Amino acid sequence: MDFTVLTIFPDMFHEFWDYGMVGRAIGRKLISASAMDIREFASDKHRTTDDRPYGGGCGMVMKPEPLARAIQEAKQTSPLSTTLLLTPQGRPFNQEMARSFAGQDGFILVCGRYEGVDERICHDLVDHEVSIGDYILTGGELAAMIVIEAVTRLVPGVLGGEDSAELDSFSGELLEHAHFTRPPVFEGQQVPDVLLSGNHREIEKWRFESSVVRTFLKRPDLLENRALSRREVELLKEWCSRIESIVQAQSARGTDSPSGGQ
Ligand code: 4FL
Repeated sequence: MDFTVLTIFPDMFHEFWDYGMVGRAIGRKLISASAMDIREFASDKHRTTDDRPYGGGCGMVMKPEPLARAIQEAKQTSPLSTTLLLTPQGRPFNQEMARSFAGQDGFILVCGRYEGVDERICHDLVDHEVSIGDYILTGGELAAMIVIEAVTRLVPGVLGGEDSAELDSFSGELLEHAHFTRPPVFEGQQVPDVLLSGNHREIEKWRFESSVVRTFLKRPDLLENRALSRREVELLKEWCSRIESIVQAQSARGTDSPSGGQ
């Protein structure tokens, strides 16, 4: 897997290539990565990469010629790579996209700056536009790092055995269960007994329930938009009837004051 980033701030990537999982993946030659300076492809003595927008308005637009030359050079070096433009107008990046990217040969990641990139670049030289979320950054560099990090950890061999097992079970459909580590009591809060029991079947059950309930509470959209497994439905029904019996017990008491009768 090869990543070539096109940016006017290549220095931003030096630390990124050197540290953590990405650094190790490069060191073990599981991926290769470089940042090319778009400015090097500008032809004037000021090495200009931006210009005023046609039609007027505030902000600057990334000039097409230096960027086109940079992309062409990157494509020559990595002919099998897919060219991505990081932009808030792109397709929303998610785990499924990361998984499909991880099976490809490589990526040329174009980082826009200023108000945007000349439209003719997007049309002719970019395969896909990708967004990391509905917010505006000052440039695509952080977005490129996020895509690179999410894809790299899915490249075979990058994560150790322990993590890759977890990877297999993570379908992207449920949030992770709650996690605890020592001490067993922290500021009066206990770790759930079952996690200290050593009973792996019970621990697995607890974790699955924790995942389902947390997903329901924090990200109900993840459950609303797909078919649920029988176990998931059972668990949600169980919680539903527990909530129902609490509500029924309340109405049997006849309380109707907004303060709960206090
Ligand atoms: C890129 C925002 C990808 C969200 C400004 C330039 C951006 C972005 N996802 N904002 N690029």
